[in-house]
Amino acid sequence: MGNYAELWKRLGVDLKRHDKLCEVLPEIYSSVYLNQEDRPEGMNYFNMVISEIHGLRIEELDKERAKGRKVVGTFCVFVPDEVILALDAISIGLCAGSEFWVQSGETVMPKNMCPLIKAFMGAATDATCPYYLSTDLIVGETTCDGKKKAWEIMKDKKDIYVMDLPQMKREKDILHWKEEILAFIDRMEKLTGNKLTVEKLKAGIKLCNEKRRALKRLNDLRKNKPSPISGLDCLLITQIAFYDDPKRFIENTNKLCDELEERVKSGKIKNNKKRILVTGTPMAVPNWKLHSLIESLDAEVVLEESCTGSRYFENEVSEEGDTIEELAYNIAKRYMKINCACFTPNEGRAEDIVRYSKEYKVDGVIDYCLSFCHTYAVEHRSLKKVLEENNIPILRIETDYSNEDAGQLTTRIEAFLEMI
Ligand code: BJ8
Repeated sequence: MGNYAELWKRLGVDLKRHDKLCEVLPEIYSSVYLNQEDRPEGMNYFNMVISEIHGLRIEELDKERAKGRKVVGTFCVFVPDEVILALDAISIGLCAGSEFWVQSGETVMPKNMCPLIKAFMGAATDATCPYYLSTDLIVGETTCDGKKKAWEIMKDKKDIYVMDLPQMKREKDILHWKEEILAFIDRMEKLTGNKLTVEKLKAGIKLCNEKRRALKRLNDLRKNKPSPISGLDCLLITQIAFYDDPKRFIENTNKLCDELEERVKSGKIKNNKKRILVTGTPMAVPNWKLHSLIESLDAEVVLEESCTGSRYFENEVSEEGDTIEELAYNIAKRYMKINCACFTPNEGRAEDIVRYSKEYKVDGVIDYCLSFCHTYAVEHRSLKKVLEENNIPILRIETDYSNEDAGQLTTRIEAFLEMI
């Protein structure tokens, strides 16, 4: 990574502490990623993005902000990127996947709370995340209780706007979400000083759909047996999708897909690995823990049914409509198909997993739950019942970001792989 100390200093980064953070990442990345055998050439782009995670992209954001563009930070796939892009702002999904931030997070949040929330509150508290410090607005949402209450604390540090997500999926809830999207448009117009038009919103929808299509294309390739790409690499690409420049990301993902199609045609990849679908809570960068444990054994992850997976790229927003109101309804309809455990009931998630298990020729499902995430923990029971009815083996794993339980988890995953 180049020398960005001046830029970080200007953003208010605590340089000493930031150095410590930067020491950890390359080591983890090289042991988890660069040690994989026979990686596609196209992964070089994504290696570069990660190696420059606090460099080039931060510099890009800085240059765009100097021109007057605004940067919006988000923590949930319900925040509609279409609106942010349509108003010529930049959307950044803020990372919350590092153990490094958990301790600082615990100074403002209770200890017995999901590590994802503690990590983003830690990043907000200790001035080591240049992305967080580059944002002009943070958009929160009323999903789980922990996040909902975290915004109340974060608002002392940052300009924050909270979208009120309904907890059910009736037509009146979809209409409520449409109203929330319209209110968000209003807030974004004030932030950017730009006025939204039908054409601009359609362009935002189109770009987001293109990104979804590229990710869907990539994930469809994993249906091949064996998959032409590791689960670790696919997870990384999805994580990068949240903060990279969308056009450049689409181009590089499609380029990689061209290469993977050739790989499949050549028939060169041969293995008999067990095929695992991972479902559950999202894995924010740099949380690669579960995938690296699974893929260190004789198994490959062939899909993530999560917000850092299928929930992010499935279903497009209809581009049909002549008014902002109609397009906002289309956006609301698409987003309300996301099967987050914060909804009640949330039967669509189990239905999706059963369907995916067939499509991706899955041998077993691992239900991944971050510690203290109550909604996903409770939902395991009904999910297990549906999967058992469909003869799909399932293993539940609850863990945090630390490596203390790695040995124990490996043993459990190994036993599961032997059993399926
Ligand atoms: S749409 S999954 S991104 S809320 S893991 S913080 S739920 S206690 S992240 Fe999520 Fe949006 Fe839903 Fe997806 Fe709370 Fe659970 Fe932690 Fe979670």
